[in-house]
This record gives sequence, structure tokens and C-alpha cells, in this order.
Amino acid sequence: MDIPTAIRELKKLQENSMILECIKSASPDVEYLLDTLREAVFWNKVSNPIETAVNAVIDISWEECNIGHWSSVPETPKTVYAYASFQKVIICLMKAANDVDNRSACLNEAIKAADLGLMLGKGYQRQLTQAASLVTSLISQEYNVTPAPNETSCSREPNESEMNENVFTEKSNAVPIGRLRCPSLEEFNTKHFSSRTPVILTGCINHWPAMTRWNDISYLLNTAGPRTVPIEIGSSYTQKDWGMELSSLQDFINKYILQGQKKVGYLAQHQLFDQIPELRKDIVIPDYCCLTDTDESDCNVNINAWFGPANTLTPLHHDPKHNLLCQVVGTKRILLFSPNDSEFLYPHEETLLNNTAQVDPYHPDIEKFPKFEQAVVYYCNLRPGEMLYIPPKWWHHVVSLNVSFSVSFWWD
Ligand SMILES: O=C(O)CCC(=O)C(=O)O
Repeated sequence: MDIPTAIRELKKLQENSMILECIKSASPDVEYLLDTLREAVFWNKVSNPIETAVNAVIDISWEECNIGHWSSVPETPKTVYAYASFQKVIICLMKAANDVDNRSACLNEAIKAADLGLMLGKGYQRQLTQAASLVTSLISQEYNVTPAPNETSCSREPNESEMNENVFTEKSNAVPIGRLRCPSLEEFNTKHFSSRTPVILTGCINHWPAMTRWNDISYLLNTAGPRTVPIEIGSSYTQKDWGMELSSLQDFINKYILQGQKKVGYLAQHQLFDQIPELRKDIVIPDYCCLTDTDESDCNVNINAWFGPANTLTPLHHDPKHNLLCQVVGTKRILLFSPNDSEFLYPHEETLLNNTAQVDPYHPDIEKFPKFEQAVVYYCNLRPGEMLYIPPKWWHHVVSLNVSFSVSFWWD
């Protein structure tokens, strides 16, 4: 596909009813700017004032989105943000078509606008998703995003000491987590789901295309390299040095996966597969996610990506839902503790962190947290092709031993 065809495709996706709804509820200034943009895009007229106008709408609506708590922000600025982001994609493509020297920069600006619209705005999901896919294929068609030949594979085997599971051999109350090969739904239900006991399931995800594709950095770069994703920077979210930044997947891979920065960068707990349907095709929701505690018949599953170098660390915490944590690339060392042992783990008292333990299970300060000695630790190394069932409220602590890509499925 060429750029003019992509522009035509995207213009066809605009839904007039939505645009009018969005314009109607905006402030008069924004309404005027949106109208100007609509005209310019319709007549293929791109100019500096039009670019200024689209950036102004994006800035104004973003500011409005940041007044007060996210949950109390009205719908209008979120929708305007998404709509203006979509217009910006088209405007950037028009610029790319006219300005060959700056084509690469214009295409990158276009894809960034689509991703920010998807992640920070509301509505226009279908249009923005399609826009991002189109621009990604334009970029990979025109520019080589392949890494150097010696840097094409994610896989480095962890060394023997890294693989040593028996970090807790001296502890009498340490239990290795058992493995079960591809159990039937019924067996999984009776032995683990109903009784809420953890287990590693093997042989269930070997057929996923991700199992072969995601080891290949070139595949990830070609499929999603220019896409903007949120990256956690720093040792762990409980530490002061922790922060979050937006980066292209390509920059993240170069800086944190291939070059091995001192600081750890982690693409953690991100709904990557809603954002990038091309990667969603590489995985399959496990049938076990249809078992439910509730009366609702449709299974509503939250899928998150966890992609990072060796030594990413997710501190000891618990979540309210059932979880199947699937290991696609690399190995993770995981510790679990039962909800019955919560008091031995000293949960933080402040509300925001009350699902997170104060105690560090690898270096416990026994004087400060004496009851930790009574906690029973369940441990494993989760290897490629395995998935760990973490029942609701079970505490988990996760460290990657090498470059790792996991997918979690949370459900009720
Ligand atoms: O893999 C990780 O780093 C953490 C995974 C996790 O906390 C989860 O799936 O709930």
C-alpha cells in the first residue's frame, strides 16, 4: 500500500455521527478548531496553521483530562483527544506524502499520535487501531528495522546458578510448586481451581505462534517496532528510583534488551494485545479461563504483556483475580505465598500499596518482620512453554533470569 491509498482508507473510517457528537459537546474554541480540521482533512489541505490547530486541540483536551482524578474526568475531552489524534495521523500522512526528505519523521509522528490516542483517549479505538496498523506497515515497507545479525534472538539460557531453584533449601517450610501436563478442564477444576492451589501447567501453549515468533527480535521489530508503549524504569515499583516513560518498542528493545542498560526497563502489565492486534494473533486464551466463580456465562479476560531483560522484578503482592501467567520467552523465578500467611508478610498500610508486602522474601529483615519465618514459601522457575496458575489473593514475587516475555490472563 502507498501513502495516498492509506490516507483514503483512513478517511473512509471517519464516522460523521461521532465527529458531530464530539464537536457538539466541546467548548466553542475547540469546536471551531475541530471544524477547521475537519474541512482541511476533507479537502486534503495540510499547512502549518492546520498542524498548529491539531496540536492545540490535543494539548487542550489533554490538559482537561488531567484536571482532578481520572475517574472524574468527563467523557468529552477524552473523546476529543482520541478524535484529534486520529485527525493528526491523517495530517501526518499528508505531510509524509508531500515531504519525501522528512517522510520517516512524519510517519513516526503519525504512529505516535495513533498510539497516544489509543492509550490516553476514549473512543475511536477501531479507527486508531487500524491507523496504527497501516502506518506500521508503511514504515516496515519503506525502512529497514532489522537489528544487526548477532542481535536477532532473545534467547540466552540462564546459567546454572541462575537456574538453581533451591534458593530456599535451608528453609524447612519451602515447597516446590508441582507440575501437571495439559490436564482436562475437569481435572484442573477439581485439583486446583476449586481448591485455589497453585500449579504449573505444561504442554498447553506449545502451539501458540508466539512460542516461535517472539524469540526473534526482527519479528517483534517488524510487527510492532514503531509502536509507542509504556515502560517502567527502575528496580521495582516500591522503590524511589522507579518511574514510567513512553517509548517506541524499537527504542526499548535497543536500549534495554539488546544493549543491556544498567537501569532495568520493563514493559510491564500493559494491554499490548488490545493495542496491537497483530501480536494478539500469536496467542490463544487458555480454555481454563472459562472456569468461573461467578454466575456470568461470558468469560471476561484481561490480557497483559510483561516483556523485559534479565532482572526485572515484580515485588511481593497479590491481585484479586485468577491468573494464568504464561511464559513464552526466557525463565522467571517465582515465589508464592498463601493468603492465609498474609500477616507474616507485613502488607503496607497505605491504601495504594496495601496489596504489596513490606518484607523482601530474598533478604528479609527478621528483626523488623519476625513473623516472616512462619510463612510457607512455594517456589519455581517458570520456563518457556509453561504456565503458572496463581489463584486470587495469592502473593507472588517475580524475577526474570534472562530476557523474558510473559503473558498473563486475569479473570473472575
Ligand atoms: O511477571 C511479572 O513480572 C509479574 C506478573 C504478575 O504480577 C501478574 O501476572 O500478576
